[in-house]
Amino acid sequence: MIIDTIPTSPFADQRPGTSGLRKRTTVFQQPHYLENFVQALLEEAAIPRDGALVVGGDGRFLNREAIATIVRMAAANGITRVVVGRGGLLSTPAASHLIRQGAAGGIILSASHNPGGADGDFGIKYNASNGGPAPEAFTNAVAARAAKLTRYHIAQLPPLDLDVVGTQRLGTHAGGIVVDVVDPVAAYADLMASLFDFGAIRALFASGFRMRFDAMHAITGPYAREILEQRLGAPAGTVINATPLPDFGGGHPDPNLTYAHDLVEELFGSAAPDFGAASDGDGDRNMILGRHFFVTPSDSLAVLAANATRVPGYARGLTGVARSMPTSAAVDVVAAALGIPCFETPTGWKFFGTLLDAGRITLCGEESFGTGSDHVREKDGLWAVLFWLNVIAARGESVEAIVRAHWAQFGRHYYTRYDYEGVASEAAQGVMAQLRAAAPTLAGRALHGREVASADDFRYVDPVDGSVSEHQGVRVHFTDGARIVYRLSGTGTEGATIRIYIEARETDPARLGLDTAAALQPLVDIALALGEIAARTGRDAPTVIT
Ligand code: VG1
Ligand code: CO
Repeated sequence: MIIDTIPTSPFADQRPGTSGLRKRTTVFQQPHYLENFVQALLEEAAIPRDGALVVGGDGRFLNREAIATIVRMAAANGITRVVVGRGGLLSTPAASHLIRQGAAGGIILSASHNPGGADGDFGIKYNASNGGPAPEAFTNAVAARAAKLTRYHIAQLPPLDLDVVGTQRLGTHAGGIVVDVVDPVAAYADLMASLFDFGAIRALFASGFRMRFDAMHAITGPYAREILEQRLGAPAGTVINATPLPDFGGGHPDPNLTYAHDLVEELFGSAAPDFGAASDGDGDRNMILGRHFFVTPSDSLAVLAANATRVPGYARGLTGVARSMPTSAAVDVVAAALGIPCFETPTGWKFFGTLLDAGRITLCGEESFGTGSDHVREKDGLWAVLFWLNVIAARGESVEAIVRAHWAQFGRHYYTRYDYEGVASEAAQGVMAQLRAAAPTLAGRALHGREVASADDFRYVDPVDGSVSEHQGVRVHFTDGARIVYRLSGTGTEGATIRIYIEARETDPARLGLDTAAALQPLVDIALALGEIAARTGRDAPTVIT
């Protein structure tokens, strides 16, 4: 095997954000850009010679080319075995599962919910042997290496056939690399069958229950077809937009009320099915809809926690739960009722890893349409959909009835998120700096008649390994249980995105059925005024409301 050592000039901008390194596709197409990052990553990961590396992506533009490069670089850096999904495809949760089946780590190619294509975004992320996103200490070290690197190693190998399942040996036996091209769906589908009552869900579909799943032209199409239509007997056509396309059909593969509008229209229309769901670019997000009913992701986590023992994989109960800081406290109320611990972590799935590994939590989730459990170390879109189907089958009730009963029992957390995308970086930094400075002065003050109980810039100390993460968002708690949170996105590629998260708790039975926007308007007014949003950004409305 011939290994070329290529000189590279270091890149100072290869610092991963909330979930991996995400840049415009054109940035990744610069000469040596991808290679520079991969070299830094492989050096930092230090995969042992007998350890396998899992590689796969969500199928977006550049996926195949990047995989070919990564395999050649893996070989040059002493890795002897790579496991790749057929066609270069692996959803993020399926990649996590494959890694956990015995690999040393994995590289996932995705910019998740960001649009793809030549004018879209591309991304790359490393997951460790536990199957979870590498922690901040690792990604910081990779960024530091990438900023100093002067050369990378790449092997000359015969071409890899990504479309045939089986084992290929590339290069001479002694110095070459073994590539296992695997069915991207099978092991994942088996894992789902081991957790959920497929018999009960099959009976539900057989009874005429109607569902629509929108794969948004992204990675979950093949998974949803196999699991919902093949294994569970849902009628053909239940899954729509099921073929992963390099540009996601020109869409924005983010399952929310704005970007999954076709599905939303169908579920709120006159011939609406019983259940609707969607997932994102890389398959780790989920949106849950009932007939004429939207389930907030924060409520979804709470409902799943409250109903977990109805599902075979969780029948023994939960050891604990966790939510990201901006996620509503709906799950906290359930945890208190169950007598189990509830942890509050910074935004991003990597912060759940230590708690899951230590067995201190079973379920966790984020307000950003992410829900998951200890079955893998990523959030998992289809898993959440199957969990809901299992709960619906077990309870014999509609989505709306289940959620309304939940509110009646635990109270309701009205919740909304305002996103201001593409704001000038200095303006966004200014918003946060002003809030950070104001936070220590807010406790005890009345804002529009609501009293502030406490305000701070969230600092997280990991309860398992003691690592500290500062500046994770400004939170303002009110004495009536309401809360406003401000933070900047760490996944965007153009300018800055300000996110404002707003929630209010309601336990009065007469006030559980209000319109969310109306219920939260007074808090929205406080949030915009306190953040000086209009004055500092020039925006009179957010770009996305969820
Ligand atoms: C967003 C979400 C966060 C999520 C992250 C990755 O991050 O808010 O909850 O973990 O995306 O999701 P940010 O920094 O933009 O707020 V995914 O599906 O894009 O991997
Ligand atoms: Co995603």
